[in-house]
Amino acid sequence: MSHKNFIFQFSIILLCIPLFSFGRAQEDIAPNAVIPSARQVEYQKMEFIGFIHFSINTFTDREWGYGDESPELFNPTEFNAEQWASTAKSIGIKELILTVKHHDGFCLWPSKYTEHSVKNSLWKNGKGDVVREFVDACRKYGIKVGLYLSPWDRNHADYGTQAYIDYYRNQLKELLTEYGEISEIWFDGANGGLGYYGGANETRRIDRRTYYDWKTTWNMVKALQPNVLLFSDAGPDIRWIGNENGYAGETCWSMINSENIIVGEANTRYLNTGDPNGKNWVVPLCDTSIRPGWFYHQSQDSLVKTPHQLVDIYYKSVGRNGVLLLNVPPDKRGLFNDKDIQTLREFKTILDETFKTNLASGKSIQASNYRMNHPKFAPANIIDKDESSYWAGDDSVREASLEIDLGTPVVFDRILIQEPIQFGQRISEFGIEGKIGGEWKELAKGTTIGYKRILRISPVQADKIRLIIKNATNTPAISNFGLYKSSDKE
Ligand code: FUL
Repeated sequence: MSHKNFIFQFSIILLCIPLFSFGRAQEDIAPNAVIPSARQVEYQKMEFIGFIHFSINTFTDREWGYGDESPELFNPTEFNAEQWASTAKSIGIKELILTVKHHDGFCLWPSKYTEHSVKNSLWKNGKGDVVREFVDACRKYGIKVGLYLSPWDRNHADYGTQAYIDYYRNQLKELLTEYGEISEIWFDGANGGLGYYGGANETRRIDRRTYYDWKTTWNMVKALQPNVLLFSDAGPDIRWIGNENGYAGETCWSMINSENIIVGEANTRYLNTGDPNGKNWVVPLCDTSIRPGWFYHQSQDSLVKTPHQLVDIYYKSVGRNGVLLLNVPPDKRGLFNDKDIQTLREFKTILDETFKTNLASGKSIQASNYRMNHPKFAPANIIDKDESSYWAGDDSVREASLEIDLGTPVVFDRILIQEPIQFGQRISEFGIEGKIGGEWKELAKGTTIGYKRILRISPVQADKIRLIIKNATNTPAISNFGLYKSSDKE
């Protein structure tokens, strides 16, 4: 190449750089290899959903029915699914999951595949359908519908054989074709053991790895309703958090390797913390009950969790990148009990008051770096009112700091951070520092953030605050940052 030619070509390249940079800067950050589906993001954003354990056990005062209970025992005196849905709506619950069949095999809808259902109960002379009324009430109040169809069935004579799997799949088909849109199916992991089994009264063990052939069932379900999300120990869309206390790990990745997980035999620690190298995005779901049991027992009326206990669970679930699934069991009337409603209302009031005002909102903010110095990635995006805007570092960045000048000393005790998870989960270590009386002090530190991380600290008064990202598996990004003063008095 001649000298002149070289200079000419070099000048063209130089001229193109700003154009190229400008064009690239408009683009979002490159997503991780593992990202959530749009439905999973939508699910995560619900944050708080409700569980309803209601069945024959409500009337026999048990947690696990044996399978030989007479259907006649099911007889709620004031059943009203609208009370469930309206209560749920008033406390911010976006989806309700109902136990349409628990381990005892009794069906809350008149399934054409069994006599062990509401059609042989005294309730509404056998003409009632709890699932229908539940679905209608949810639709009326704009609440999504989830169904829990227990894979273990202590009533069914064929449990343990292929005929039962066919029965189970037929029931799923019935539920997914006759009740409109179903948002979630809950496949729990309790499996096999002593039961009635059509009168055999014996112990039946199944091979958890092979018996249910889950992949075939899940494919069938998705073919019937492509938008439904499936929960189990292994996902594929939503995973169990590994305990029934509603606690996600302090480190909680949304990814796991679900391929090798056996439903009912999972490593609960692994499910609790997730896996930064996991190949599957599986939303962590934290289930727990407002009472010691999952079903209603009058003897537990004095043991309903306090609003403060529920708030604590909220921080350990939603505040650690999980979705909270809180069980509220209707009593023998078929209604939520007043005690439960009262504690739920107070729980909601505490959260509403705590998160009413973001004390960092609209303050002046600077970052050690932001992607291509483009306003689309500017630090102010994390304290604006736009949920979709975000700050991101340059592609090569793995450590960064974002500093907010609060103007005057501000008292707060809750710190909220969010990553834009549509690009994947990236941050693996961070710290929070506050400038108190002219000195920077560490206020909190953590590992993962994910969709939402909320840190609780003792109240401090600071005039500056900084979020220090110490490590990330990809270019870090933050969509939202908040400082709050809690209204939780305990
Ligand atoms: C478990 C069941 O054995 C409990 O009874 C309850 O339904 C809980 C949510 O799931 O696997």
